[in-house]
Amino acid sequence: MRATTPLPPHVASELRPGAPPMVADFEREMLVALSTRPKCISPKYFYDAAGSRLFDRICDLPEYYPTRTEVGLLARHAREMTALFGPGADLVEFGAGSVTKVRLLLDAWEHPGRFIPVDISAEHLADASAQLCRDYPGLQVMPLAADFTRPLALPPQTRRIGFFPGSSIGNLGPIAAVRFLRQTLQSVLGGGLLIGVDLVKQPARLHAAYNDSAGVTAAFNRNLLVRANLELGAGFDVDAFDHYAFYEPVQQRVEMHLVSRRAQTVCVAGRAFEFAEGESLHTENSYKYTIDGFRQLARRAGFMPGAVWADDERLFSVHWLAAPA
Ligand code: AVJ
Repeated sequence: MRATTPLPPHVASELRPGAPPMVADFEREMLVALSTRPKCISPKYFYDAAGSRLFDRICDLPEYYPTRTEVGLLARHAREMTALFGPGADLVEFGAGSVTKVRLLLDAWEHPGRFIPVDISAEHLADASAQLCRDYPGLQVMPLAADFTRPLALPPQTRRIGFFPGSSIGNLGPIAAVRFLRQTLQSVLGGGLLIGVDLVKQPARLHAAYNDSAGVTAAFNRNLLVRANLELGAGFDVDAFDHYAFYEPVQQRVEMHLVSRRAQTVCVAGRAFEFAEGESLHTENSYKYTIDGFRQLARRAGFMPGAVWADDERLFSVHWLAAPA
């Protein structure tokens, strides 16, 4: 997805002064998205409270295999994984969401250190962290509401372990993925990163995972427009956009789009933007990897790929990336 593009002046001047930072970011990036061709916006804007709840529902869908496959791997191999953490290290989770998967690690980790869940959805993170504190009274939990693709202000610590499940690395293109891993390497030096990576597989299986029969993924995708109407007063006719997701085998990624069924005008920060009939807003890429392909990417970022755990069907993988001091 596009890095934050500097704003054309006629857009910069339109920004609503005093808007909360997250809304200001959303407004700025939506204005850029609507001002360029093809129109595309970061998938991070899926995750308002409603979007986070919709994603939780996606994780339980029969077609969406990544979550249950990864949870199976974490449950089966948590002892081996946490043995690599060592005692008393801080555990930083990127994109922690509902903070469910980490419980499998906490239950197996002999001497856990502090837990720092990071997520862009502040409200969702606060609720999930409070519940974790109740369930793990001896654990020090320090939630951080932030965009994990940007450098994080982490509490000082000699040994940190990163935890990045769910194949959220897949939202970043290859170059941005290496950049993110390089940035993360700096914050886990002397420790390492435990990361979930969705694997290349039959296109039909991928297609089904992003086009579930219950329509939850479509609602999750459209929720970005609902959010733009709520927070930016955009006036999207949400029902006049089709959810369109497909696997693109050359770049080995699933793409999600919202395609306008008719010509329509939306208005953000007082400016009108046209959508032609059939024009799309590209909302997400989800890159898939082979195990060797991902290890090469991790090496390029400076990590030392170690143990890998994958299910028998090789649908999903979890990698330990050591970060020598
Ligand atoms: C959270 C980014 C890993 O790409 O599979 C699920 C998000 N998008 N269904 C993914 C998502 C559509 C998910 N990640």
